[in-house]
Amino acid sequence: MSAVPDSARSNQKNVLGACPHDCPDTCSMLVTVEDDRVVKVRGNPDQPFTDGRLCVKVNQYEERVHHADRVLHPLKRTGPKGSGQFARIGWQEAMDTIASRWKQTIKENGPTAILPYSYLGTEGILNGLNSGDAFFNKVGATISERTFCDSGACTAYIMTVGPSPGTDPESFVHSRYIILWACNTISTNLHHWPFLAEAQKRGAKIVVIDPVKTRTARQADWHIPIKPGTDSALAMAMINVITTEGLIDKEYVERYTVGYDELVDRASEYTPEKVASITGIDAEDIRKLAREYATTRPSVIRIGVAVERHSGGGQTVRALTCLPALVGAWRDVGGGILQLPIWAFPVNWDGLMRPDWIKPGTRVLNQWKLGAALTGELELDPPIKSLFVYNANPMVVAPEQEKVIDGLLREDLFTVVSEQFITDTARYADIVLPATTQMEQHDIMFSWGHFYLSLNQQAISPRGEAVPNTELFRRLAKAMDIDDPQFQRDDKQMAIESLDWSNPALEGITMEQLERDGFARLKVGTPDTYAPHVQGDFLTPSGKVELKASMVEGGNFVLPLFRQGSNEFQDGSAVDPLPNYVPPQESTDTNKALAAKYPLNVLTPKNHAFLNSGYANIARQLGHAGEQFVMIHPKDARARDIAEGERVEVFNERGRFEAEAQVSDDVREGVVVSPLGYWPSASQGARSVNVINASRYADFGRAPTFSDTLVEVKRVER
Ligand SMILES: Nc1nc2c(c(=O)[nH]1)N[C@H]1C(S)=C(S)[C@@H](COP(=O)(O)OP(=O)(O)OC[C@H]3O[C@@H](n4cnc5c(=O)[nH]c(N)nc54)[C@H](O)[C@@H]3O)O[C@H]1N2
Ligand SMILES: Nc1nc2c(c(=O)[nH]1)N[C@H]1C(S)=C(S)[C@@H](COP(=O)(O)OP(=O)(O)OC[C@H]3O[C@@H](n4cnc5c(=O)[nH]c(N)nc54)[C@H](O)[C@@H]3O)O[C@H]1N2
Ligand code: SF4
Ligand SMILES: [Mo]
Repeated sequence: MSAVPDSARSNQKNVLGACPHDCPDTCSMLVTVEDDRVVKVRGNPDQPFTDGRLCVKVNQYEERVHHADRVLHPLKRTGPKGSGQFARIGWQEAMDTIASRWKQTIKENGPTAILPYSYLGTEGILNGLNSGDAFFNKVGATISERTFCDSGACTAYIMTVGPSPGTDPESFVHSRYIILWACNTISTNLHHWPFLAEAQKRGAKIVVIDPVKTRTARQADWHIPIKPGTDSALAMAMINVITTEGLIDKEYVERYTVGYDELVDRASEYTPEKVASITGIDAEDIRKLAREYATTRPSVIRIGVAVERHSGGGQTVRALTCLPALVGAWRDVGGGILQLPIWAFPVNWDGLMRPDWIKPGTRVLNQWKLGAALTGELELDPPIKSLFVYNANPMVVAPEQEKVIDGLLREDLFTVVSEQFITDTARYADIVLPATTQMEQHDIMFSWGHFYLSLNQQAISPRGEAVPNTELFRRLAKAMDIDDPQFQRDDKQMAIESLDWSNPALEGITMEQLERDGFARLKVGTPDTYAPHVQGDFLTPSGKVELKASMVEGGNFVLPLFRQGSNEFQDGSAVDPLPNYVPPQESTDTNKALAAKYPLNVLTPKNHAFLNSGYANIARQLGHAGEQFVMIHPKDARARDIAEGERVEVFNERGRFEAEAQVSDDVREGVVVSPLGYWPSASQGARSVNVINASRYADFGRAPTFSDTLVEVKRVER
């Protein structure tokens, strides 16, 4: 650490930034720059949610920015696919190569033979999820359906209460009963924790519902170790207790809900005794949870994204979103449910994505099916001949890793990857394009964890020849002879055009103010006053909480944010308009045949020190995370003669990965846990957790089913 204060060094300056990561906290950053190098990053003390702190992932972001392994120039493959052997080329050669291959592919197979693949490597509105959509729509490429994260929960939540921003995360200080449902706040939403801790200090009870005693569960007043994938049964039993014991807020229910009688009828099937055997939670505890929740005010539920990751994830969120209305929790500041405050941000998505450019009937492919699509298991006409990856690392985050590897090895597949590092996906590329980090680009950020809009100002020049995604698609448009004003705007102009400034949420907020402060709170009331549904005002077709949903008449749907091009896409498959329990496909209770071979339910949640697969290549965070482990209950370990620290393999019919056994009763018996993020290339056995996961969808919104997977664990014999 330098002993000289910042102000004393004339060649230092501070720039206001915002963390780019796919994390609900979207921290406001102070970036110290010296001689066009980032020397330090800090959390902005003025932004109330960030409150001057970052996290173990980002505290030394300068190490990521200036890392020796950064991709600084375009590269072309010189060795066999996957070998990671590349040679430097110029941007001109890279663009010419891509354009000539694509023009040939379009001539021979049509434009849908090109598959774009992106997720949230950066979350900025300009450079994030949708930054390539306009370009690929113009080309006519296959549309990527991106339902990796929260699509099922969003479908369920919007069916029930509409796109409501929900409870203000900062107003949790006023809550007296807080349920964190499948949410590991201290690892995945760290900056929310001080608000919960403050509430706890003021007397609130914090309940954590999670099969694992996580960092968060340890701080809770009550940890309920539920069996994975059974959450909707528990929620239905809570509804059963609340309605049969007269604990409802009758006036609120009468005025602001529809379908109450039908819900009561449905919930009558879920007695605490019956649900005890489904969930592994005592009937008396179920009653206690329901009674405490219903009779303590304000009460609030915070759902993690993980709540959707099993066959019945959608119906789970349906049941949970019904609860606050039944007990009148929406009446209070600090009461209700928190899903994604993202709905409060008036982003001009269509202006960014240009769905108007999609030709009717253009093929849609879910990213979930990448392995099956590339290997030909899915019979596609035309087949995928070219894959363009940006903001994503499917080799680590997509299921069916064996198929993804086989697909990427295809000699006839022309793969381009835009990246900051040679990830395990980039290793298989024919062309790698260098991408900037947040310090080298300009962007404007929404948040899915609070109500602050942030501006990230460029702090240093791009390293080497790296470009932001915005510039990448400008260059690609030029190479593909696309001449449209869409691709002639600079980033500052794009930032202005990315929001609907006439929306009341932006009242009084200007770009000048954002440049000065780095952030602005949306005009949605204060954390001490915000209670959006005191008088109903739900954004559903009926204007009420739809206990019985009307939006599913056309079947299951995916929101335009996850599948562009149609206003809510409905696939016609039947959806039960009342919440219910959809059993897991892979569990010891519901699939005895499979469980005879693979008796352990594996969870692959987020790593405390990584951001999805990000930072798993950086020494500091890797040191913090340690080796890939699998946590196993002492009884399960004993039955397999596995001791603490032993090398084991975790396997099922889809594949195997290796891990170090961590024997602990922090996990339920019958459940094992191996966090996501490790790269196969750096793993013993050259595979990582997604080798065992299936590409099966959950009930709503084509959500993933990571928590709905059976495996066996055994010692590796060497
Ligand atoms: N440190 C860190 N933070 C992150 C990320 C990261 O990779 N690392 N990723 C970001 C992203 S993209 C997201 S989507 C969020 C996710 O945020 P979370 O949803 O909080 O993250 P997870 O760790 O995947 O899951 C939370 C908890 O759900 C539990 N769980 C799994 N299955 C079930 C189940 O069936 N029922 C119940 N009740 N619990 C279950 C897991 O044991 C885990 O402790 O985190 C974001 N923040
Ligand atoms: N088993 C299991 N699988 C999961 C999950 C799980 O919990 N368990 N979680 C799922 C969820 S919720 C999510 S959100 C997905 C995450 O899926 P991804 O978003 O694909 O995950 P990341 O590992 O963050 O990969 C993003 C990549 O983008 C790169 N990148 C960063 N910034 C930029 C940029 O500006 N430009 C370009 N071109 N590239 C950039 C990063 O270096 C990184 O390699 O994973 C899903 N997969
Ligand atoms: S990863 Fe999340 S917690 Fe860490 S600095 Fe970024 S926004 Fe904040
Ligand atoms: Mo996510």
